[in-house]
Formats: sequence, structure tokens, C-alpha cells
Amino acid sequence: MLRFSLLLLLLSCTAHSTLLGWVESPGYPSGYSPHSSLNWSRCAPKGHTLSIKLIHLDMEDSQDCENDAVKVFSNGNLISVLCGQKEYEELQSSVNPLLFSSPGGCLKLLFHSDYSNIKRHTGFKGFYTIQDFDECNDDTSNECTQFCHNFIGGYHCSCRHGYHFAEDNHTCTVSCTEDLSGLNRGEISSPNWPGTYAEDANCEYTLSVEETLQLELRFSELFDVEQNRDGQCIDALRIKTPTGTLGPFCGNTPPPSPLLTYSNHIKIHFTSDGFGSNKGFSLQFQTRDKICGPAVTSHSTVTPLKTEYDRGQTVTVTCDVGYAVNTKGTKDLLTQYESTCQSTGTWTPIYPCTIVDCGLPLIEDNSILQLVDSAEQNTQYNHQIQFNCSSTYYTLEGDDTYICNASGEWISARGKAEMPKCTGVCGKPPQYISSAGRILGGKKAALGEIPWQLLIKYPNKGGASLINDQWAVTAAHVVDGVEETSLTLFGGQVDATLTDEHTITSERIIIHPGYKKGIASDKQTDYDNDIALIRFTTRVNFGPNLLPICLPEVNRGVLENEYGTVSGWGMTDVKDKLRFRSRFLKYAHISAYSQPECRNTPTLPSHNQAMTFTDNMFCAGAPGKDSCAGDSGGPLFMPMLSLSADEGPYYLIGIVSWGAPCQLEPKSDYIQKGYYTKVENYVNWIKKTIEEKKP
Ligand SMILES: *[C@@H]1O[C@H](CO)[C@@H](O)[C@H](O)[C@H]1NC(C)=O
Ligand SMILES: *[C@@H]1O[C@H](CO)[C@@H](O)[C@H](O)[C@H]1NC(C)=O
Ligand SMILES: *[C@@H]1O[C@H](CO)[C@@H](O)[C@H](O)[C@H]1NC(C)=O
Ligand SMILES: *[C@@H]1O[C@H](CO)[C@@H](O)[C@H](O)[C@H]1NC(C)=O
Ligand SMILES: [Ca+2]
Ligand SMILES: [Ca+2]
Repeated sequence: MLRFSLLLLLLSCTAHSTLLGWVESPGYPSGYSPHSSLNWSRCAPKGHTLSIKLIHLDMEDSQDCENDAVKVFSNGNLISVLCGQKEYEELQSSVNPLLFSSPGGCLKLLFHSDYSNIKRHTGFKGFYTIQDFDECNDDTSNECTQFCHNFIGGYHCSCRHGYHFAEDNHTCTVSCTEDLSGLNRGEISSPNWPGTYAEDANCEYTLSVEETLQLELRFSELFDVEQNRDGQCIDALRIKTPTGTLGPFCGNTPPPSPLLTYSNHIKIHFTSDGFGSNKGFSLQFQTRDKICGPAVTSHSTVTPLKTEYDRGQTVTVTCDVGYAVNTKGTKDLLTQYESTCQSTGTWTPIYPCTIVDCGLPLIEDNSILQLVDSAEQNTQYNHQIQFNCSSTYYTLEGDDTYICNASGEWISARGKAEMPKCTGVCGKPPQYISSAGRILGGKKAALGEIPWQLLIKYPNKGGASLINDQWAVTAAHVVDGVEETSLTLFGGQVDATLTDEHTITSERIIIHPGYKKGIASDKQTDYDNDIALIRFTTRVNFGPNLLPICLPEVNRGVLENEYGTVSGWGMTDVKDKLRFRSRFLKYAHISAYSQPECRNTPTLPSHNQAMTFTDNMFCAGAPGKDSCAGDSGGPLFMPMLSLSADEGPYYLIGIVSWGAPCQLEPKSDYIQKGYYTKVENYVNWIKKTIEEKKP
């Protein structure tokens, strides 16, 4: 009876509670036995919470309730551990208020006793109830922006007079969306103007007039749209036109008036949050003829420059420096055009100005000249590219860095438009140290010592000199009558019997036009202009044993007694008894003779009279040293070949041309005399020919 009235009392304290049942320890109230347990759990329906009220607790007491215990969990989280004895009042004040679930959540109660009890304990008893959860009492549990109404199992929201729900059924908003299409003038203001505007407003005013007109907005002086301290808009006014959005506007300064929208169709959008009390805005709208603004297209300027243009007015649009209308086929960039303001307030035509792109520079295919990092090149206006030669046997002639200029052309820092060239480093044999391969007395050339020396074996035996990676010079009489594309030259070797070194094939043979064809026409030549150029089918790969020789300056001159070195596979030393054939490349140091000495020409066995000495020749020799027939076409270079590694550069001064037959076993003081084509007289012809015959 007492218990029942207690229960009534309890229930009456907790309004809307519904008693669902009881929970008690096993054996209650006689007492629980050792090793007994209880596993109990219940869940609350949606919108309700579940509570347990203990009315009795008598269990074995222990440190941290480690012997016998009752544990309560809410959604799996331990919320209470109990043991020992507690009076009803104590349970009611300190334990029961904690034993509840979250809305719709579950409570679990676990009871267990250990193996022994010193004395008998009755256990625990409680009852459990569900009750509605009051969402309105807890801001985080309801989403109502104005009024919240609790009911059993849920809640609902309501709005003040003048507001209605937004789509979410929680947010109260005001009716402020209006379609004012077709009106040519009127007024728009924030809801409740000039009173405080509504919270959570989301207003959209649509204005739409004829296509040839534009809307002009004039704001009233009073303007009050909520803004934070940093000037950012909390509430905001935006004007959306087909081409973009003006605003957001907020604060106390109205947007500039009149505000031209350049558009006949706009939406004015006003939003507010749930806080603050501000007055808002008011504006009058009307129409004007459409006009054009000064912005035709980006990266350009217009002349004449005005803030607005009426229909029919024409401007000149000039792209900014480095921009153009057509950046495709670079040359003749179009950077200016005329555009006219249309009645629709738009410019016609509009050609966008885009950045000029020089594109990758045109450099010869398979060229030695290359771009540094060509893969990641940006070739647009003001960007740089850098050139490099692919091999150390070349030097870059010209500038190495170019910049894309506003006309879409590559210009070097020094203002040059021509691309640089890679030219072979001439007349510099690699710096080898190989006196072992070199027989000083015998004048046998070491590999790489005379790297420009080329060998012609057939049809006439002779020599030639490499002057760049695609051309060689020889004597005209060596290649006279030879099929242009049939000649084979050998380079990079000193042993004439080798055939697997650099084999070079000819593509063109250009005999100097002043040379009188001899052998082919069965007439005798006088050896004047005895010079020819040979172009190769492909570029040779320079290497330590195959490098070009330099051409001399045009008016260099050859001094009497000036020493130089002549080389070839012919007989370069008359003490050598191999006649006209030498297996190895040989060289000899000889000096130039005086003009009178040269003019005293020998008579060749093939000719009936003394030969004519011309200004295109010089003669040279040394006691016992000369060039002989097999050397024809080969080089006489100066300075004299030196043993020191750092000599040079060497210049091709003469080409072995003619002379009296070399005498075998003469007295060693017999003065040999050979005639040489004076190369300096042909440097311009060589350069011009090479330039013209470029593919
Ligand atoms: C209680 O019972 C549930 C469901 O039968 C079970 O998953 C859980 O493991 C039990 N807990 C204990 C401590 O025995
Ligand atoms: C809002 O309430 C209406 C009417 O009670 C209902 O049809 C609609 O589904 C609700 N909307 C949302 C988002 O709950
Ligand atoms: C340019 O070429 C030389 C020779 O091949 C090379 O050593 C050098 O690294 C190159 N420079 C750049 C910047 O690539
Ligand atoms: C760009 O370079 C070319 C070639 O030198 C020159 O004709 C042109 O004037 C240059 N353009 C500008 C804008 O400097
Ligand atoms: Ca409720
Ligand atoms: Ca606000």
C-alpha cells in the first residue's frame, strides 16, 4: 500500500510518463544468490525518452562495485554503476535523474553477483517509464526559427503573423518574391520597409522590359543592410543580369545611383539571416535606351574612351601589347578593329584579344641546333627560349636566348630575328696526349692529330679537307670528271687500309667555274682555280678524330718562309721509298717560297711548255720535303702542326695542286717545290656556294 502510493507520487511528479513495467534483481525480494545475473534492455519510441526509477537498492558493497554490481548503459555508454545500500531519497535525488535515454534511444541494465555473499542482500527494484521528449526546451533539438510547439512524440513550428514557412517547414519567411515583368517603372523595397525587414527573407524581384531598353535603378538615400565588422555582408542585396551579378551590396551606403544594368532583364535578390534589426533598402526602377559600356573585350582598350556609348556609335578596339585577334598563323597579326554599339546594348563585332604565341621557332630538321628543354617551352608573348648545340664540337654562333615579341616573332636580347647557328669548332684537334702513336722523325700522323684530313681512294687517289659537317674542299683536278654522287671519302683514320671508319658519300661536287677542265676533255689544265667543293649526303658526326679545319681570312696572304704543314697519304717525305702510296697518313713541315722562285715553274712531263704561275697559287717546299701526286687535294695548313696540345686553330691555307714529279732518293738538300691553290682567294666563293646549296 505504501509502495503503491509512493508510485503514484512518483508518477505524478513526472508528467506525461507512462509506466511500462518493472525491473528487479533475480530472487528479489528474498535475495539474490551467488553467480546470478540479469541482462535487460528496452528502447524508447521516436520522440520519447526512457527512464528507470530505482526504488530499492541493497547489494554487497565493494570497491568500485567489483563484486556485485548493477550497470546502466544508454545507447551502449555506461551511465551508472551501483552497489551497496541506498535509501529511496538518495536514489531519487542522485541516481534516478541520471537514468534516462536519448530521444528514441535504448537503456540497458546489467546485473551480476560474484561467487559469495557474506550476508544475504535483497537486490534492487525499479520501474521504467517512457515520456515525451520536449524538443522545444532544447534549441539543438528543434529547427523552428520562430515558435516551437511540443507534443507527445514530436513537435511542430509556427510563424508570426506575416510570415510563412519556407519549404523546409521550420524556417519562417516572408512573402516577398514578385514578378514585375512588363512594368517600365516602379518601386521595390525590402519587406516591411521602412520598418525593420524580416528575418530569413529570401526575396526575388523579377524585372523584364523590351529588348532595346535597359533597366536603371535609383536607390533611396536610406540604406541599411546588415554587415559584419569586416564589411562582409550578412544580409545582402544582389542584382543579377544575364551577364553577371552586381553586388552583394550591404552596409549603409546605397549602391551608386543611377545604377545602369545594361540589361532589359534582371532579378533583384535580397536575403537576410535570422538575426538583427535593419531597415533594408528601397529603389525606383525605370527604363532607358540601351547603351554600350566601354568594355568590348578583355585585354583591349577602346578609342574614343567614354563611360557609355549610344547605339550606332563606333569605337576602335586595340588589343593590349602582346595580344591579338588572330594569333594562329602568326605573321600580320590583327590587333585593331572597329566595333559598333547595337540597339541591344552590345558591341558588334566582338573579336577576343588573345595572347600572341610565337610557336616553336623553325629550325632545320636533324639540326645540331636545339632548344634547351623544348618539351616544356611556353611560346607565348614575353616568354623566352634558349638554344644550345647538341655537341661540344660545335659553338653557337649568334644569340642563345630569344624572347617572343608582341608581333609573334622570336627576337634575341640584342634584337636579332635570325636564328643562331651551330658551327663546328674548326682547326682545333682534340687535346690528346699521345706521343706514343707519333713518330717524330718519320712524321707519321697520330689518329686525331689532323682530324680534318679526308682520303679519296677512287677514281683518283687524293686528299680533301673537312670544312664543316657537310662539306669538304679538295683540288678540282682530283674530282674532275667524277660522277657527282659516286665519290666516297674516308675520315677519322690514319690507316688507309681501314674501311670501317667514317665513310662519307658525296651528293654534289662543285668544281670552281674558273677551272679549265683537263682530264675529262682530254686537254691539259693549267691548274688555275684548282679547287672543288664536295657536299655529303648526310652530316658527319664530329668526333675527336673527325673535325673541320678553319678557312683563312680573305686577305691573309702567304709570307715568304712562312711554315706550314702538308699532309696526305702520298709521299710526303722523299726518303720514304713507298712512292706515291703510303699506308699511313704522313705530314711534313714546309715553307712558302718567294714569288720569283714560284714564277720559275717547272715543265711537267704531260705538258709541253713551262706551267703558268697565277695569283691563285703559291709554292712551298723544303729540302727533301714536298707533296707528291697522291697528296693532291689535301691540306697545307698553318701554323705548322705543333706538338703542344694547346696549339691552333689551324687554317687551310693551301690545297695540294701540282708540281714536278717527286724525285726519289735525291740528295737530301735537293729543294723540292710544290704548287698550292691559294685558299684565301676562294673563301667568299666557298661560303657563297655552301649558302646557296643549302637544301
Ligand atoms: C545481453 O544480451 C544481449 C542480447 O541477447 C547480448 O548481445 C549481450 O552480449 C548480453 N550481455 C551480457 C553482458 O551478457
Ligand atoms: C512540409 O509540410 C507539408 C504539409 O504538412 C508536407 O507535405 C511536406 O512534405 C513538408 N515538407 C518537408 C520538407 O518536411
Ligand atoms: C648545352 O649543350 C652542351 C653540350 O651538349 C651541354 O653540355 C650543356 O649541358 C647544354 N646546356 C644546357 C643548358 O642544356
Ligand atoms: C618583333 O620583331 C620583329 C622582327 O625583328 C620586328 O619586325 C617587330 O617590329 C617586332 N615587334 C615589336 C612589337 O617589337
Ligand atoms: Ca515532444
Ligand atoms: Ca540579419
